[in-house]
Amino acid sequence: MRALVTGFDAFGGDVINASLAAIKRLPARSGEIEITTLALPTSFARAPAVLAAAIARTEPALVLCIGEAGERNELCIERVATNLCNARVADNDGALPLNAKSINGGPAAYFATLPVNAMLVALREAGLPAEISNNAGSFVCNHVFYALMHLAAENRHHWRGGFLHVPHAYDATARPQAKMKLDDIVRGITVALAAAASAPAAA
Ligand code: PCA
Repeated sequence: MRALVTGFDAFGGDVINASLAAIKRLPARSGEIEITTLALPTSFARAPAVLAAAIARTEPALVLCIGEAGERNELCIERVATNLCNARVADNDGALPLNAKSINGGPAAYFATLPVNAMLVALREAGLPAEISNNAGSFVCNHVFYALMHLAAENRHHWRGGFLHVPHAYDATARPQAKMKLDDIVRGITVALAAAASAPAAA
Protein backbone atom coordinates (compact mmCIF):
# COMPACT_ATOMS: atom_id res chain seq x y z
CA MET A 1 0.00 0.00 0.00
CA ARG A 2 1.34 3.40 -0.97
CA ALA A 3 1.06 6.39 1.40
CA LEU A 4 1.78 10.00 0.58
CA VAL A 5 2.90 11.88 3.70
CA THR A 6 3.43 15.62 3.62
CA GLY A 7 5.00 18.22 5.95
CA PHE A 8 5.30 22.02 5.79
CA ASP A 9 8.28 24.30 5.65
CA ALA A 10 8.94 26.71 8.52
CA PHE A 11 6.65 29.73 8.79
CA GLY A 12 5.91 32.77 10.94
CA GLY A 13 9.58 33.62 11.39
CA ASP A 14 10.44 30.18 12.77
CA VAL A 15 13.48 28.31 11.46
CA ILE A 16 12.22 24.75 11.83
CA ASN A 17 8.90 22.98 11.36
CA ALA A 18 8.53 19.73 13.30
CA SER A 19 6.27 18.28 10.59
CA LEU A 20 8.97 18.58 7.93
CA ALA A 21 11.76 17.51 10.28
CA ALA A 22 9.72 14.42 11.20
CA ILE A 23 8.78 13.28 7.70
CA LYS A 24 12.44 13.55 6.66
CA ARG A 25 13.17 10.81 9.20
CA LEU A 26 10.49 8.40 7.96
CA PRO A 27 11.67 5.16 6.38
CA ALA A 28 10.80 4.48 2.73
CA ARG A 29 8.86 1.43 3.88
CA SER A 30 7.13 0.62 7.14
CA GLY A 31 5.59 -2.88 7.21
CA GLU A 32 3.30 -3.09 4.20
CA ILE A 33 3.32 0.65 3.64
CA GLU A 34 5.48 2.26 1.00
CA ILE A 35 5.99 5.86 2.08
CA THR A 36 6.46 8.83 -0.25
CA THR A 37 7.18 12.12 1.51
CA LEU A 38 6.59 15.60 0.18
CA ALA A 39 7.42 19.08 1.49
CA LEU A 40 4.63 21.60 1.03
CA PRO A 41 5.20 25.36 1.06
CA THR A 42 3.37 27.19 3.85
CA SER A 43 1.51 29.14 1.18
CA PHE A 44 -2.25 29.46 0.76
CA ALA A 45 -1.81 29.96 -2.97
CA ARG A 46 0.75 27.28 -3.79
CA ALA A 47 0.36 24.34 -1.40
CA PRO A 48 -2.91 22.81 -2.73
CA ALA A 49 -1.58 22.54 -6.30
CA VAL A 50 1.70 20.99 -5.14
CA LEU A 51 -0.28 18.43 -3.14
CA ALA A 52 -2.70 17.65 -5.99
CA ALA A 53 0.19 17.13 -8.42
CA ALA A 54 1.90 14.71 -6.01
CA ILE A 55 -1.33 12.72 -5.57
CA ALA A 56 -1.70 12.43 -9.34
CA ARG A 57 1.94 11.37 -9.64
CA THR A 58 2.13 8.82 -6.82
CA GLU A 59 -1.45 7.41 -6.86
CA PRO A 60 -1.45 6.71 -3.12
CA ALA A 61 -3.97 4.61 -1.20
CA LEU A 62 -3.78 7.02 1.69
CA VAL A 63 -2.73 10.62 2.15
CA LEU A 64 -1.67 11.99 5.52
CA CYS A 65 -0.85 15.69 5.60
CA ILE A 66 1.05 16.86 8.67
CA GLY A 67 1.59 20.34 10.07
CA GLU A 68 2.99 21.89 13.22
CA ALA A 69 0.72 23.46 15.80
CA GLY A 70 3.35 24.64 18.24
CA GLU A 71 1.00 25.35 21.12
CA ARG A 72 -0.53 21.85 21.17
CA ASN A 73 0.66 19.35 23.76
CA GLU A 74 0.01 16.14 21.86
CA LEU A 75 -0.40 14.56 18.45
CA CYS A 76 -3.74 15.89 17.19
CA ILE A 77 -5.61 13.85 14.63
CA GLU A 78 -7.80 16.37 12.87
CA ARG A 79 -11.37 15.27 12.21
CA VAL A 80 -12.78 18.31 10.39
CA ALA A 81 -11.57 20.68 7.68
CA THR A 82 -13.59 23.89 7.39
CA ASN A 83 -14.07 26.20 4.40
CA LEU A 84 -12.35 29.12 6.09
CA CYS A 85 -9.08 31.00 5.70
CA ASN A 86 -8.45 33.49 8.47
CA ALA A 87 -4.76 34.03 9.09
CA ARG A 88 -3.21 35.59 12.18
CA VAL A 89 0.27 35.74 10.66
CA ALA A 90 1.25 36.06 7.02
CA ASP A 91 2.04 32.89 5.10
CA ASN A 92 5.40 32.47 3.37
CA ASP A 93 4.20 34.54 0.38
CA GLY A 94 3.07 37.40 2.62
CA ALA A 95 -0.62 36.51 2.18
CA LEU A 96 -2.92 37.24 5.12
CA PRO A 97 -6.45 36.19 4.13
CA LEU A 98 -9.18 37.29 6.51
CA ASN A 99 -12.63 35.70 6.64
CA ALA A 100 -12.05 34.16 3.22
CA LYS A 101 -13.21 30.84 1.80
CA SER A 102 -10.80 28.02 1.22
CA ILE A 103 -12.75 27.13 -1.93
CA ASN A 104 -15.56 29.38 -3.13
CA GLY A 105 -18.77 27.41 -3.49
CA GLY A 106 -17.42 24.47 -1.50
CA PRO A 107 -19.36 22.95 1.41
CA ALA A 108 -18.84 24.34 4.92
CA ALA A 109 -16.73 21.40 6.04
CA TYR A 110 -15.39 17.95 5.27
CA PHE A 111 -14.59 15.08 7.60
CA ALA A 112 -11.32 13.17 7.31
CA THR A 113 -11.77 9.78 5.69
CA LEU A 114 -8.86 8.25 7.57
CA PRO A 115 -10.09 6.15 10.53
CA VAL A 116 -9.40 8.78 13.19
CA ASN A 117 -10.63 6.72 16.13
CA ALA A 118 -8.50 3.71 15.26
CA MET A 119 -5.50 6.02 14.83
CA LEU A 120 -6.12 7.53 18.27
CA VAL A 121 -6.32 4.13 19.94
CA ALA A 122 -3.14 2.96 18.22
CA LEU A 123 -1.20 6.07 19.24
CA ARG A 124 -2.28 5.75 22.86
CA GLU A 125 -1.48 2.04 22.92
CA ALA A 126 1.99 2.99 21.70
CA GLY A 127 2.30 5.23 24.75
CA LEU A 128 2.19 8.49 22.81
CA PRO A 129 0.17 11.57 23.79
CA ALA A 130 -2.68 11.91 21.30
CA GLU A 131 -6.09 13.51 20.86
CA ILE A 132 -8.72 13.90 18.20
CA SER A 133 -9.15 17.57 17.36
CA ASN A 134 -12.29 19.09 15.88
CA ASN A 135 -10.56 22.32 14.87
CA ALA A 136 -7.65 22.39 12.44
CA GLY A 137 -7.47 26.18 12.73
CA SER A 138 -7.92 28.61 9.86
CA PHE A 139 -4.38 28.93 8.52
CA VAL A 140 -2.57 27.02 5.75
CA CYS A 141 -2.95 23.59 7.42
CA ASN A 142 -6.73 23.76 7.48
CA HIS A 143 -6.69 25.14 3.92
CA VAL A 144 -4.60 22.21 2.65
CA PHE A 145 -6.71 19.69 4.60
CA TYR A 146 -9.87 21.21 3.09
CA ALA A 147 -8.37 21.18 -0.42
CA LEU A 148 -7.35 17.53 0.07
CA MET A 149 -10.83 16.43 1.08
CA HIS A 150 -12.44 18.58 -1.63
CA LEU A 151 -10.25 16.86 -4.22
CA ALA A 152 -11.37 13.48 -2.90
CA ALA A 153 -15.03 14.51 -2.97
CA GLU A 154 -14.94 16.11 -6.42
CA ASN A 155 -12.94 13.44 -8.19
CA ARG A 156 -14.27 10.45 -6.27
CA HIS A 157 -10.75 9.27 -5.57
CA HIS A 158 -10.36 6.02 -3.73
CA TRP A 159 -7.61 7.12 -1.39
CA ARG A 160 -8.32 8.01 2.23
CA GLY A 161 -7.17 11.36 3.48
CA GLY A 162 -6.60 13.16 6.74
CA PHE A 163 -4.47 15.55 8.71
CA LEU A 164 -2.23 15.36 11.77
CA HIS A 165 -1.04 18.36 13.77
CA VAL A 166 2.16 17.82 15.76
CA PRO A 167 3.53 19.95 18.61
CA HIS A 168 6.88 21.73 18.59
CA ALA A 169 9.66 19.17 18.81
CA TYR A 170 12.67 19.41 21.02
CA ASP A 171 15.97 18.35 19.62
CA ALA A 172 19.56 19.49 19.73
CA THR A 173 18.49 23.12 19.34
CA ALA A 174 16.89 23.36 22.77
CA ARG A 175 13.30 24.51 22.67
CA PRO A 176 12.23 24.71 26.28
CA GLN A 177 8.55 25.08 25.39
CA ALA A 178 8.46 22.00 23.15
CA LYS A 179 6.26 19.12 24.28
CA MET A 180 7.52 16.10 22.33
CA LYS A 181 10.76 14.56 21.18
CA LEU A 182 11.16 14.55 17.42
CA ASP A 183 11.76 10.78 17.56
CA ASP A 184 8.41 10.28 19.29
CA ILE A 185 6.68 12.36 16.63
CA VAL A 186 8.30 10.21 13.94
CA ARG A 187 7.18 7.04 15.77
CA GLY A 188 3.69 8.49 16.08
CA ILE A 189 3.48 9.05 12.35
CA THR A 190 4.42 5.43 11.59
CA VAL A 191 1.92 4.16 14.18
CA ALA A 192 -0.82 6.42 12.78
CA LEU A 193 -0.07 5.28 9.24
CA ALA A 194 -0.25 1.60 10.19
CA ALA A 195 -3.62 2.13 11.87
CA ALA A 196 -4.88 4.21 8.96
CA ALA A 197 -3.90 1.47 6.54
CA SER A 198 -5.45 -1.42 8.44
CA ALA A 199 -8.69 -0.08 9.96
CA PRO A 200 -11.87 0.52 7.94
CA ALA A 201 -12.23 4.06 6.60
CA ALA A 202 -14.11 6.63 8.68
CA ALA A 203 -17.85 6.70 7.98
N1 PCA B 1 1.31 24.73 10.55
C1 PCA B 1 0.45 25.80 10.08
C2 PCA B 1 0.71 25.90 8.60
C3 PCA B 1 1.96 25.14 8.35
C4 PCA B 1 2.18 24.37 9.59
O1 PCA B 1 3.05 23.53 9.78
C5 PCA B 1 -1.01 25.60 10.46
O2 PCA B 1 -1.28 24.95 11.49
O3 PCA B 1 -1.89 26.06 9.75
